[in-house]
Amino acid sequence: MRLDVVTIFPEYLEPLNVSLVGKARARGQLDVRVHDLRDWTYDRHNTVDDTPYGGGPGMVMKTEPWGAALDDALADGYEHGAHGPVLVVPTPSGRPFTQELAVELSERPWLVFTPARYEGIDRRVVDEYATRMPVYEVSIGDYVLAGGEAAVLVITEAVARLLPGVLGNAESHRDDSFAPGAMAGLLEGPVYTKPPEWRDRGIPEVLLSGHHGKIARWRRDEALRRTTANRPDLIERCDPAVFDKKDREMLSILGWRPGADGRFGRNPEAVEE
Ligand code: 6GU
Repeated sequence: MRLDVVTIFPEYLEPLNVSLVGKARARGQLDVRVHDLRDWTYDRHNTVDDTPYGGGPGMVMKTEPWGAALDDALADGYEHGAHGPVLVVPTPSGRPFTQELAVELSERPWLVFTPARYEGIDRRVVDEYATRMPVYEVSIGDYVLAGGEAAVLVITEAVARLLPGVLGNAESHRDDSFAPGAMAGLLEGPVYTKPPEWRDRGIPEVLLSGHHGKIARWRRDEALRRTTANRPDLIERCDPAVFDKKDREMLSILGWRPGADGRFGRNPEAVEE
């Protein structure tokens, strides 16, 4: 996979040299090119922003540097044999970044990121490249960052770990919270490793039992408990067909009741543990 990032803070992308993404680059599984947008400015002050038409606070990133930088990054990619680019525009006004979108992006051979500062990029830039390639405007959550660079790091890490051969074993994806499959739509519960006792704290006995059925059941109960505490919306949204008899017992203990449509809702009187 090829990744291009155009930014006015190339040093902000240094973490792409570290850990999983850094190793994937070293192995040649990821070809990451970070470009300094100011290399495509031609005035004395390397201006990348200007005041907004219509007035209002802040500054808007100008069309010309973005157009020139993206044209060159795209031409360079094609010259190096890349194909099928998609433009990923980080913005708090974008669609939510989800595991599903991470999977979709991981299936593309070439991602071009345009993290912006100030109040964003002149709309004509996105409109222009949308005529040549798919564009994903993406938000990483309901809060406002000072710029899109941190979002590029987030999206890149979520996508890179899905690439074939990047994570140690394919099994590692199976139980991911938000991965389709057995734990679909539930958060993962707690995990433990050696030593078996630490500061007077043991580990749940069932994990030492060697009884795989009981361990799977315990993990499922803990997932239901944690999801209830941290993301009750996920249980409300869940297709109730994914809950077996034992799940339903646990959900009942946690204060959930099936509604007329079969979906679960919470009794507000319910106790947490
Ligand atoms: Cl992608 N960019 C900025 N600036 N703020 C955000 C965001 C992106 N996602 C959530 N907040």
